[in-house]
Amino acid sequence: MLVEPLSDDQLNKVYSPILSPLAWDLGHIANFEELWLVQTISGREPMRGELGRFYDAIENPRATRNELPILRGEELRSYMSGVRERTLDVLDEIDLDSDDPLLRDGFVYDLILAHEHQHNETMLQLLQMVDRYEPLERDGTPAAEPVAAGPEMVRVEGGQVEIGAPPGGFAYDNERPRHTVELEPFEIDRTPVTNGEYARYVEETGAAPPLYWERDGADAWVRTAMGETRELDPRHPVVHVSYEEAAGFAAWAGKRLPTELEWEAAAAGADRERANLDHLAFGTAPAGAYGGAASEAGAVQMLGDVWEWTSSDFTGYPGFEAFPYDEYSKVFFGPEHKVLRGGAWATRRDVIRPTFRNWDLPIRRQIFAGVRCARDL
Ligand code: AVJ
Ligand code: FE
Repeated sequence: MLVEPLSDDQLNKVYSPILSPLAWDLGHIANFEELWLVQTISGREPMRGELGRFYDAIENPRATRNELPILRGEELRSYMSGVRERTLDVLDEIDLDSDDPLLRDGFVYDLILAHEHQHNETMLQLLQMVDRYEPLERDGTPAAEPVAAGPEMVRVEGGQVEIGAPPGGFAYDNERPRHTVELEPFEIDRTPVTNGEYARYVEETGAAPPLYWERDGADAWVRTAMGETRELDPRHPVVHVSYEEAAGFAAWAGKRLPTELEWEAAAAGADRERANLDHLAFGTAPAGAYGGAASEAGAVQMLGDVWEWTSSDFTGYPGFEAFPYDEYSKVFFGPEHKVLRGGAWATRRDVIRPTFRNWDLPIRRQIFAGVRCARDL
């Protein structure tokens, strides 16, 4: 659905050195499905020999992916449908009650769905750069959600807090094992930081504006994405800021970013069914929307709208074990990546949960990341 409006030229075009051409994402999605749901679990041979080398995300940095002999046009489409056919054939033979942790409760199927859906979001990052992109379908309801008033910040009790995903059911390896941490009580913003607040910070400090903001006269801003210039609604969450910028805003506001553990404690009880997710809004809901789906602590929009930068480095929880492969989480652990939480309007609904951990380099702004600040009590 996302790529339907695009020409083959647009699918093959390099829009940014930090993003793959969409044709690479499409082939990679199918190749990853073939690797796990066909080759690994049924022992069948790959459809196209060595093709997998070119779709290995670790071997091939994004900047060079267009130079690879990847599939394009009709060949790409027929590979994608060929893989799906074989996946369904294998599914008929598989025992999901097996003792194999890969198959038990359909783990590897959830993994491949999550992977495809996460790449939808990567593709949406690139679609922001496509001139006059017109989606097949839009959903206007998130932008029209009513906004509830409330305090600027809400209190989170802290104490002994359970962090991470319980055993059983699908979660990524980096969400496990579930463990208890001790948190001091703290306050967290009830809503994400808005465009209006961020504009004030930019005016007062001379900080760089977020990605896709452009000046419109002396003191107004517009947003330019998908080749269109649109009014920037001051009541909506700010999006496309880096970690450095988010932390800079928080310091200016006399606050700080939450740690990822604080964020998870503040998000307990948030409902992903009532959140701006699944990308069809093609933008945010106003800050303060979805008041009925607040977390137990009273914070709204913890899930959906914008990813929220945390001050935490991406590391393994105590007792972490890579599963089912090192290259999802483990090779990214370390101080160079910061954790983001909560998902954005562009995140598929089934991908997100309060324990889900995203990460990126602190300078990145093409992701749908915003800010929510915290403060010691
Ligand atoms: C979790 C978004 C950082 O895009 O690098 C996709 C997701 N991993 N294919 C990424 C992912 C493998 C990952 N992030
Ligand atoms: Fe991938």
